[in-house]
Amino acid sequence: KPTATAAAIMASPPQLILTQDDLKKIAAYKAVEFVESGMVLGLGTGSTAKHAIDRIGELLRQGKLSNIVGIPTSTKTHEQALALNIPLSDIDTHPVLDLAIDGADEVDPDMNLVKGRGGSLLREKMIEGCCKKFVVIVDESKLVNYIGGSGLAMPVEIVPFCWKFTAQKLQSLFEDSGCVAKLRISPENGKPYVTDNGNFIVDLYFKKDIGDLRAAGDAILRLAGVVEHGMFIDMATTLIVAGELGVTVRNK
Ligand code: ABF
Repeated sequence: KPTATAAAIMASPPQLILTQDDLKKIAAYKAVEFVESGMVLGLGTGSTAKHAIDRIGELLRQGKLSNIVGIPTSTKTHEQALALNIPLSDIDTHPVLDLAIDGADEVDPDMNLVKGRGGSLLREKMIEGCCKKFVVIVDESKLVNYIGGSGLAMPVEIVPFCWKFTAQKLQSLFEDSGCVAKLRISPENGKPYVTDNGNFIVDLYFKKDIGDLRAAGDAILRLAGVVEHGMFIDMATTLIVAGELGVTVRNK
């Protein structure tokens, strides 16, 4: 398993084969270059964001950053940041954040995102919606031609009460796109996956492009029983993509 630092990976000869995790680390370290002392930071969730948080912790420890306040987007990130001694707060106390760094499951050509396959979409959307700058970090496998284009899930957080009813309503909403709605099951205990907020997740799989994302998002949110969906429309301000040929930074 490669253990190289992101700097070493970036300086390495092109014939070195990079793993997907190496690419995630490269994107994450690049994003941390935007972090300055004194910032209030949204701390993302997932295996890519984890590298960014580790790096922020390292820079704080080395005294290269100071006076940072982190706002974690999940209990898992909260635990990671606590272990790294990153000072933490919340959006009740800091309703405006300077910067957030987080991964994504899909990114379309307009920098719209699918998030939440890791399960933390609601807190991510609440926190990342408060940021002056939202930097999304991905390896190139996350780029899609349209939302849903990877054939993987678009997650929707719903209340547990009569979840089947809500799942069926969601599926019928996107009948024309060949939607299949599945309740997410936790691989750890075989029971419904429960979010940090005590809710369930229904994963929507589309066979075709769902078209107007805002209209789709609004229709989902109009269903009683839905808490939030995993489409982050027009929220990312900067996209960092790491691929075999290098890292690119794109601003909106
Ligand atoms: C989170 O991390 C999620 O919203 C998204 O599901 C995920 C991306 O995970 P990874 O970086 O592990 O691919 O922010």
